[in-house]
Amino acid sequence: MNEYMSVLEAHLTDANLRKLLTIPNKSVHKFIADTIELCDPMKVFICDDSRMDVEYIRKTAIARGEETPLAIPTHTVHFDGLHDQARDKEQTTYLVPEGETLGDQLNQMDRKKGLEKVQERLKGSMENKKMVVRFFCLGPRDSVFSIPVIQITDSFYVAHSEDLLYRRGYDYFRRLPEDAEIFQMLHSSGKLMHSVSIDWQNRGVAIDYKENTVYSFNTQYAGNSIGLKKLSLRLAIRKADREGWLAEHMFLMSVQGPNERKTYMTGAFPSGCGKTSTSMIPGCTIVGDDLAYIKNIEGVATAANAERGIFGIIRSVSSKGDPVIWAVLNSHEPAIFSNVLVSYDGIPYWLEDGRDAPNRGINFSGDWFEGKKDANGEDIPLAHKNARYTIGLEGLPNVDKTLEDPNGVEVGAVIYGGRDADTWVPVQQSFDWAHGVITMGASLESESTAATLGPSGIRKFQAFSNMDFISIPLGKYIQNHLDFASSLTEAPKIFSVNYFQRDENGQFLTDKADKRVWLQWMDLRVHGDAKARKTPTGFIPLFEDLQNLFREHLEKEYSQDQYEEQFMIRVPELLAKLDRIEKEYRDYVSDAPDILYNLIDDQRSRLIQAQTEYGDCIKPSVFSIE
Ligand code: OXD
Ligand code: MN
Repeated sequence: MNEYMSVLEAHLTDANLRKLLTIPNKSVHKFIADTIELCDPMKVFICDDSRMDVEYIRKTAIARGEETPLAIPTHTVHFDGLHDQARDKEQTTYLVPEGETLGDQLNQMDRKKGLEKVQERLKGSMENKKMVVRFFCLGPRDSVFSIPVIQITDSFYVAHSEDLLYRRGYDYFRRLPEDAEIFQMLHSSGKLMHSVSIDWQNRGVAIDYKENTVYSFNTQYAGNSIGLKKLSLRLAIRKADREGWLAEHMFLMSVQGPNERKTYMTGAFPSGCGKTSTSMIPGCTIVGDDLAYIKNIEGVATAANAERGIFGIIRSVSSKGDPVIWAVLNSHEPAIFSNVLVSYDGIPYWLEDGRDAPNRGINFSGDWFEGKKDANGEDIPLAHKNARYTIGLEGLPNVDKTLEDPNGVEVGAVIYGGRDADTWVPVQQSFDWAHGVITMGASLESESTAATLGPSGIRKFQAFSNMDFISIPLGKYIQNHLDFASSLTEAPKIFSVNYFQRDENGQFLTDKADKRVWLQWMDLRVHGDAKARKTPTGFIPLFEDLQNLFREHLEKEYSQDQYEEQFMIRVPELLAKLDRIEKEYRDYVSDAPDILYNLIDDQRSRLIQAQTEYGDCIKPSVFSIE
């Protein structure tokens, strides 16, 4: 008998031990035994994914007050209190073994010291609590995309959310070979009051990539606590680096083109910048809204969704702007709402939902009434800006039928987009793969949003929309992207989009629904069915093509004036952006590849030449058609 078996026998009931021991993997037993010794739970529950066990988790989340039922019986609400409402980037740290560095941009500390801190924070953290152990699979099961993940948590809300968001993996774990690579997630909410983590000043996420283990403590906000989401993404990026594929903060969706053809597209937008709403555009089908794995399979860029659900921002979801999401949230599909306002009759409301909200109810501050102030005298809004919904994908009318396809789907286009008031046009195509990787992916900037702590609306460098999760030096990550295409028979086309362009009065230049047209244009370009104008920064659509697409897909008249304003090349702003990006790389990214500087220089020269010929603001119609 190995040494951890005695710990397991002492702490697990016979029934739970039996469930665990049908999984033969010793590293699984060790992780559970070590956690028991560290966190000292009162009881341990092993979930075998049976209906009974899964239902037990949901019911216990309710019984413990971590969730409260809503008027629709398959819906619940969860609250995270006043101080635990977003990803805490400052307190998310990589534990780096001696002699290694991840570069100047990433938050890191010495592994040994970090592990000591983790032990301190987690010691005894599950006293008087039940510890839940769950098994999942990232990516479709039994596929080249599959990554087994074990989650230990003392939060039934976390265990329940993961049930909606991830593929169950108990049976999959039973089949794993002894040497399988497994991601290990350990979460504790710490001390609770009214089911909310109160020791948030000591919260943190520590990524021990050497052992494929992530620790999360004194927090319950899903972005910090759900091991399979961003915590696993950080490990997946390292695994992808070792194995030659890409783990990305991207949606995966299908756009239907002429003659019912389907073009799969992945899109990287920073949190809160339209990723979910793009993947839910009417007329298109969704494979995933947040995490895509992209592999070279026999020369074809092939992708799968790591997840099977959505943890979406609910602010501004309305029946008019997001009819598909709206219908799902009003149906009987299981859902967990978080940090919304709940009326006394159990109806959830959120900011900008297009309804008249009640003037009192329950929200993340407890009992709420209009005019309620926080400790600083600021108004507490009826719902948090980062309020969310958690749903599974399989119940959606627009789910793509390849969601569980172990073979994944062929990627036709890769899209990069940020919250950008004044530089990029609504849509453009890069000249080639390297131009797209460098001047779009690696040059992405975006205004910060409520998905992370700190002020919103500040323009930040957000390379590949993945800066919060990149776990290898940035130059290496860029080089991996450049190399990825070299052994593909045909690389996907790369596009950038910008839904957040504004005029000088701060008004948005495009409508929320217009993104459908940008995607339909990309479909045409992927298949060589549309010409384009060649600007210094990329290929842009012809007015006539957009006019037709607006008519066909949105029944809207698109005018030449709109086109000229939206697709105007704003040279001074674009040059300033190139300078900012170059400075960022020169100052902070010592391993940036030379090609990055070369392509930035080329783009600058093209812009300056166009400026000399046509001035600062250049009408799209001057550029030649190709
Ligand atoms: C998310 C995020 O929740 O990126 O997906 O913050
Ligand atoms: Mn995300």
